[in-house]
Amino acid sequence: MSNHNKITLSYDELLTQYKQDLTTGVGKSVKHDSATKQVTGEAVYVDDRLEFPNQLHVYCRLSTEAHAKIVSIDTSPCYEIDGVDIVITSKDIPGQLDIGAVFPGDPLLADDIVEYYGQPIIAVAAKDMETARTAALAAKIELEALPAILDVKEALEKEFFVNDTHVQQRGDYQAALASSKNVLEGHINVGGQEHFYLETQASSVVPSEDGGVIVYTSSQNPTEVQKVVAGVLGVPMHKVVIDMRRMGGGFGGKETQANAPACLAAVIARLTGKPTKMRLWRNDDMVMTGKRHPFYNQYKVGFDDQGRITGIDLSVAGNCGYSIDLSHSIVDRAMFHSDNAYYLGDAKVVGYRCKTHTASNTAYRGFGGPQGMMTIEHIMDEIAHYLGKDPLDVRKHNYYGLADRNVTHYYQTVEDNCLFDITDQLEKTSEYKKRRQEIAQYNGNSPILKKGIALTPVKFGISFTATFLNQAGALLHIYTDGSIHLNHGGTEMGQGLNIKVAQIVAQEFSVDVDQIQITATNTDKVPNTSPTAASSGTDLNGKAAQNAALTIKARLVEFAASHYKVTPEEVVFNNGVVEVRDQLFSFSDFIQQAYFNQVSLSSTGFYRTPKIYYDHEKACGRPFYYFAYGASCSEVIVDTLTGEYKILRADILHDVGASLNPAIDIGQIEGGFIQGVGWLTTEELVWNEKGRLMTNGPAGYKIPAIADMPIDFRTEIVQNRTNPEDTVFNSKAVGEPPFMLGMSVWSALKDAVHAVALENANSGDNVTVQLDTPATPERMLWAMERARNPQAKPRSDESSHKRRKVASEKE
Ligand code: MTE
Ligand code: QUE
Ligand code: MOS
Repeated sequence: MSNHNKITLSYDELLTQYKQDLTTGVGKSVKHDSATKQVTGEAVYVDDRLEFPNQLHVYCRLSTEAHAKIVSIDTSPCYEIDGVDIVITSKDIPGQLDIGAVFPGDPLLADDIVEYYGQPIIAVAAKDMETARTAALAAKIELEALPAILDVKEALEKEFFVNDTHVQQRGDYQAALASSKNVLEGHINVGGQEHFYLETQASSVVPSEDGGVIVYTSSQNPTEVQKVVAGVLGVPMHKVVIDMRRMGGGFGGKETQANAPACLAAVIARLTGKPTKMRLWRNDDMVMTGKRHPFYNQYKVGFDDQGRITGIDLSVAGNCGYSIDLSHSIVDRAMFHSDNAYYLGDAKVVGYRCKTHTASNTAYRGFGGPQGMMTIEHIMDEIAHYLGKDPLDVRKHNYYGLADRNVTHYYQTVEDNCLFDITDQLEKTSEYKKRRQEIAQYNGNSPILKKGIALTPVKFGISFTATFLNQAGALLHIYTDGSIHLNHGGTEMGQGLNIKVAQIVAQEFSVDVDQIQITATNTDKVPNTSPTAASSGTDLNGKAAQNAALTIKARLVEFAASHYKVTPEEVVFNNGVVEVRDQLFSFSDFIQQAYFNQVSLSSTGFYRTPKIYYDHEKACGRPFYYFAYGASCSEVIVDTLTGEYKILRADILHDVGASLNPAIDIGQIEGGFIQGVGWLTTEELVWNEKGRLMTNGPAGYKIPAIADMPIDFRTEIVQNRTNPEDTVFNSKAVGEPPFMLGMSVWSALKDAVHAVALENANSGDNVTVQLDTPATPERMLWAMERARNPQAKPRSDESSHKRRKVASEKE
């Protein structure tokens, strides 16, 4: 074979044969790479992998106390059951027992004490899950109950914390409050949320040579699984390989919560030498793993007669559960977003990390941000109701805007605020003003059914606030036939990360996206990766992959320039062909030539986010590279006799910079909105007075279903926008921000309650509405009862998420 291809076709012939009109590059609505496979069932999840002979299955026996001393464990009855291979307790872990991801505090199996109802105490491995379960239940475990704290408010009062309190402060908030024309004081209880990923936690481990293991896992953080598996086995990280092809949803629930099943399976695989799998049953997953943090937030706010905030004293108290997990950063993020889109004036924001004897709460879409934002949005509604103004006017009045009102309470300047434009446009397209009038009219004529409307903004900071996490790597190979193999450190959980990164690489080489093979995330391909989280998956891994592509591209250009004696500018990758001055090659022929000329066709890529830092001591910095913005307008109808409601219409306008893939982005926006609506309306977690989670399955825990979609749903991406910062193709992150668009539904529900309250008030009264979340039909009914009769005392279980008795309770 000659060392470069002879051109036998004419330029025009080559053009028609090879040049493609590419429709799969950046900015195109390319279908999710797994979409078809997911519909046909061909997409492989951990539990779908072919099983090995001798495969073991793991089941855990869980604590039946929220806080107790372990008096004794007798595992001998487990071994009487046929098919049981091994039973382990905390004493059997070969390496480290603690699998705390960031801080210690998470024993793999309870050791001496249990700290929540549902904590794993022993693990049984058997020939199948049913056998393992039967055996686990046969063990004799004696617990001696200790006093438990289950409620965040009680923990706050007793200063029972998992970590230090953080304070952010600007100016003299006390002086500002003292001189404010108006002052309101209050609190809000914000509910938690179960992730309800379709695929429960799952890991499958195969022992390998030299004391190593291969772990197939459903995790957002393969490197961390590698670290904790190495820790429990007592081996270096290089003995552990993690393979993560896809998750059936993560939503933050697989950032740290995938660690335990992976570690248990790994320990048992190592001890038995047999392949071992652990997949949680839904009810166990719901009981064992952490959820979104419930919060108890308090405020005292000063404002002028226009509703403009002059000063605020705000505290957010997160219910972290029994251990710290990611709660340090989660409460930080609640504090960073306690301003949402508004200039707070002189402000003090305090964040408490409360310890309770419940499962350790963890990352969930928005990562504390939603719980912080809720509070200031509640304050906006309260101010408006108090002053008798339209809540939207009060909101706009407080937006970050002019130069002297453009710095957050942690001293980051809000650049590129497009919320005025977004709000203006959405106000017009949703016909907010006209509909508000129509609704007032409707409510005046409708004694039983009431409507409400609200338009709320979102400003969400993009970057990990733990600055070091803002880094990513990629690995790119081009094979001699021109096909491309792509690895990056991010994980696919349904959000479309892989297709976006593939589009970015396709764009750089100007080839079809089908020419790129996306593969599993693998710790022996790309090491030391951050979790796929903080919405930064594409920003970080997209840039890393782009850098890898640019490295190879530079080599190819250099080769062609010297080989064909042309300038580098004369080498152009163009729609599936490579133009070298007046010669034309198909991409694959060109790659062949490069190979024969000994050009390296493989490269790593790396990226770290510039400009960002946060000084925790000074509570000051630029934690976010940029902000993502959006707004939504929702209209609801409420049955005042039952508290039931329906979303009549929702309009969304959301900023994704220059969209990498509008179809994927719209999916993220609509999905995020609905997940946010679920959190704020029907998804209620209930624990009994022993700390046992009663809502541990879909029968008791109500996520939104198709019938809960807004009857009229209109989603738009802000057009003709680019990210002013140097992000990959000037796109913006989209994963989490839309979640908080759901707030307009909660605010609209309050608007309907407010209508009831106004009807029952004396003219001139300023009536405000208290509506904790989730605003279930029950809570709506209670709020409306109180609106009709302001003297009525709140019900004891109305506003808090305290334990309460449940009729269906069975121990
Ligand atoms: N979308 C789907 N379909 N499934 C998910 O699990 N997780 C969300 C969001 N969108 C999630 C999702 C969360 S919590 C985050 S942080 C981002 O996706 C993570 O992906 P990205 O950074 O690639 O956007
Ligand atoms: C947003 C996030 C995360 C975050 C900070 C954010 C996140 C996460 C961590 C984190 C922090 C410290 C660690 C660590 C992880 O911080 O998901 O391993 O040592 O895991 O603003 O989503
Ligand atoms: Mo998302 S909560 O940052 O995994």
